[in-house]
Amino acid sequence: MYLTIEQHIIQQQRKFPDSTGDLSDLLYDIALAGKMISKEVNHAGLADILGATGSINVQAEEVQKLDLFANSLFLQIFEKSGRVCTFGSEEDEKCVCFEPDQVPGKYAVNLDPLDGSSNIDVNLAIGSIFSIHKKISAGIKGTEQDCLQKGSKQVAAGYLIYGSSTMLVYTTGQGVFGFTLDQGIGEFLLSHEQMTFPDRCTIYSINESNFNFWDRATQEYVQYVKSVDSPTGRPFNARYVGSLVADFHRNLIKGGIFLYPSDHKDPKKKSGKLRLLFEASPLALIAEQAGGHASTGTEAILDIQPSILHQRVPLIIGNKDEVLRYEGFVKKYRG
Ligand code: AHM
Ligand code: MG
Repeated sequence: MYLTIEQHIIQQQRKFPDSTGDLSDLLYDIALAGKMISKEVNHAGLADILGATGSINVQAEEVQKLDLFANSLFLQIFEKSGRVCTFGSEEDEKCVCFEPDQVPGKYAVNLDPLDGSSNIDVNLAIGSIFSIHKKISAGIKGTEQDCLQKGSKQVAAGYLIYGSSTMLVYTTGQGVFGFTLDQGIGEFLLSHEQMTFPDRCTIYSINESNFNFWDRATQEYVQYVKSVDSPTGRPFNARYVGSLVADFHRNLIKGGIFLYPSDHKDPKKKSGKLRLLFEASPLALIAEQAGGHASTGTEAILDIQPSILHQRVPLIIGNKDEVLRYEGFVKKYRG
């Protein structure tokens, strides 16, 4: 008999007798949003919610793109819950600070509501990524300061993946747990207990069309994993979906390294493409809890103090040995 996510979270919560249950309730809120997004994703082709906004559905309501739908769904759920003081989203320039009637929400949530947007219209796996911090600002209302915290201070993080099945993977610092949505009963059931990267790393995931725009360290590292000098004695397999959640999830299960380094192709990507608070930091916590590692090439992702909400970072994440090996290439070639 599988444990439901609720039963599992209650079991985890019992380990902390002083817990008020707010974090557990916030995780249920996220699971609920995940179920609703999953339903929407599964109907995407029929419901006319692909492509641009502006169209009107049969109920004469304005149809939203899936990523905007996901964003406003999370916003509404957090606003009503009273558990969240501040909500930072990849979709919004500024964070939303909720004004409570009496008691402030205890948690700040940073979130990429629907990551892998280029894959939405073509039926490939996409995901939602979330990161939870405790409120640190003084006063009843949350502030941006609550969102701008180091990854090492996260109290929970995780992602939803909408793929051949929908899964929720999360950590509260007690290991990584994966739940698969049983569509028939509408419940997330514990399917992957204490997830860890396999010892053997056999996959590399990177957008290789950027090869000529990478620094020497990245070029040499990628040549290395493609050679018989690699730790497997043969080239690693190349696998790249272009949805971070999907690439990360596959590598977590099969053993792999994902790289989105900085490059000089696009001035906006000088520090990499991916967002520290919405993508890198939450997945870094999952990776570390699963025995892996996440780095910019020179610094652990979890140690970075964010300075702005939409800060971008190079992200090298996956099997620890390989991420450290990449750092070694950086030291060698950058001096
Ligand atoms: P998005 O937040 O606009 O969806 O962009 C993030 C996505 C990641 O899921 C993925 O790893 C990356 O962009 C792929 O970028 P590229 O197309 O440059 O390889
Ligand atoms: Mg994204």
